[in-house]
Amino acid sequence: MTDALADHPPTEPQGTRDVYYATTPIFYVNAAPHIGHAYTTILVDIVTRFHRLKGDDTFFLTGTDEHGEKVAKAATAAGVSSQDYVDEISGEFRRTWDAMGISYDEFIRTTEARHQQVVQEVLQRVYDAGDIFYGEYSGLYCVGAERFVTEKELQDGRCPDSEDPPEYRTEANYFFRMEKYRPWLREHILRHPDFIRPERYRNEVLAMLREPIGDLSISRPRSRVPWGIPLPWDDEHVTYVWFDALLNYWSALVSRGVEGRYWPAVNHFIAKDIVKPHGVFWPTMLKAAGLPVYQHLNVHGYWLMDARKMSKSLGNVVRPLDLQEKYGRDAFRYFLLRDMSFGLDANFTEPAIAERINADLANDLGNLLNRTLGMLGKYRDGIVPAFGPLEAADEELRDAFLALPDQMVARFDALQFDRAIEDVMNVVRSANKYIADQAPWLLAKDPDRSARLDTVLRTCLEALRCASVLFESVMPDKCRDLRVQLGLGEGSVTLDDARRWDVIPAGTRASAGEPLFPRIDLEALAREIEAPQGEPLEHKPEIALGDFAKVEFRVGTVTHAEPHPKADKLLVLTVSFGAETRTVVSGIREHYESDELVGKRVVVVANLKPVKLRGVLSQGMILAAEDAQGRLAVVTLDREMPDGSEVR
Ligand code: ME8
Repeated sequence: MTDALADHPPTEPQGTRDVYYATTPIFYVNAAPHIGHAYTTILVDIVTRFHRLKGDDTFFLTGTDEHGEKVAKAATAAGVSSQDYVDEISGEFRRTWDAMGISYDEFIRTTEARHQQVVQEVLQRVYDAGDIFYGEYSGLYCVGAERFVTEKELQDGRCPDSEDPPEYRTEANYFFRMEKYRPWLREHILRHPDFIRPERYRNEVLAMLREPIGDLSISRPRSRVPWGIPLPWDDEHVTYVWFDALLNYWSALVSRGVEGRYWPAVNHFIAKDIVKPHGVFWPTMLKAAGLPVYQHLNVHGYWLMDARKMSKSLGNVVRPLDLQEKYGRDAFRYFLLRDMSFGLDANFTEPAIAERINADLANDLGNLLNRTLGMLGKYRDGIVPAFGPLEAADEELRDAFLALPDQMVARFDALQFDRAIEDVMNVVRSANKYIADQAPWLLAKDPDRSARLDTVLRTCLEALRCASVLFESVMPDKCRDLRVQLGLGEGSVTLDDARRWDVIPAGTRASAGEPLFPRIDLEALAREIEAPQGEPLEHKPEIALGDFAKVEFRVGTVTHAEPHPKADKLLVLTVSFGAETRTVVSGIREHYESDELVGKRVVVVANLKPVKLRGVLSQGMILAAEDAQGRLAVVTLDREMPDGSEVR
């Protein structure tokens, strides 16, 4: 048995190339992949492709988490052996990612011998160092999240991560001295502001570290949970599933002999459900094992369906392959990246996908391509002309495109993926405007302006070529098809290709092919989704006009919003009415993030008697609509009105 920890190779020289190692969580194999899993996996695919395009030395890891009580229970429920069960579902994850063109470098399974060996080596090392002891523990355990939860963490008696009720347990286990590393971890996070990003999750972890975190129970008696990796010094116990699972990020590299090359330049991508294991357990485990801690933990929000997290336990899942088939792989990737602001929750609906595709891809990008190739065919028989002399408008568009690669790198570094896309789309829109301004159809009528027409057509062709390079990581197939239509062939590209203008050789034959992004018929989609019939409205008793006139509604702007310190469902808002500012406590925390509300113009019941809500005085109430599923939407105005205006 090789001791991978002792002899991992030194960093191989990579010249000037930056190293970029990115990971998805390894997913539990207790159910089939859904959009939530697909999002993280597609995101990491896009990000690693982008870094590859940029010339970085990249490594992309994904895989499946196959041990633990949750998986064992699912196998029992399915009436098959644990091994058969995990083989089947892990295969389904892998087949799904393959069918979606996910360019992972390694797919790790925690039931593989290569992983188990590394887990045992790390355990032994931490045990030998005296950081593991035997003891008894009682507490609340959540099988859904596979961890002990504290009373304080509970929300309405349920686990904050899985929303399941935990059970009380007493057990003799081995413990990892996690508390010992708390001061070090706190210090590390304070010193490295970008260790956990975005900031809200960094703050969440710092808040956890303000009080003792306790020691971590890292084993389960084999008699109760036989499905796990035996502890190397006591095979009556198996390894706790999180201690096993987190090590995949390291074991996958070790088993390929590339840990010296890629560790610790790692970017972990996860959703906010597993911040504690990644933000607290994992760095302290690494520290105890004598390994450098990872570079970044990047945490995204949830995709919601009808305002609830999409999850297998809630049964509201959408299968990614169905959507890929319906909307196309690349358009679906584009939607996922564009419609979620990294760190915040986003709503998932099919009309939203269709509208996004129509607006951005069919209209903006698709039109630029169709119009350009249409005119090239009509006025130049499809042959790419050389540039004539450049005018200010041509240079302006060129410079806007050539600034995009650096802007995009900065946006990706800042995890602002939606903005990166929007930056490119804005310049694509300027290209459409450029066509309207230059009116090539008029130039074509004037034989003296032939060189000018050449320049305008050529500018549009270069614009499309640059757009195809900039979107390469998001929509690899469509961007390749686009370049084929431009006559450039299927060869690979690098980000530097978007730093050059005047690339397509004059004389190249370009010709329109199938439309890259066909429009989606929104009405047909609406009919297909079928509007819910709904219950008849339940009306309240009638009131006289005078009763209604007693209520004073005012327009105000939310200038600040923060979670209520003592109540999970409440937000404390500061609302400005121009001459007056008030505090309004509102029960919308499950529906809105604080920053989403800041700047919103809302309608407030302004003459409501002030009340104290869990210790905070609330001077008014904001209006929101609620539907039968309990989704909320805050009432806003459809045009500018000064703060303080009365609503009648
Ligand atoms: O937690 N929106 O696995 P898991 C966005 N095995 N992302 C979502 C999502 C949603 N509604 N639902 C799931 C585990 N995800 C452990 C991880 S890692 C060492 C072990 C994504 O199958 C998101 O990435 O429950 C989330 O963190 C992950 O799936 C949880 O997957």
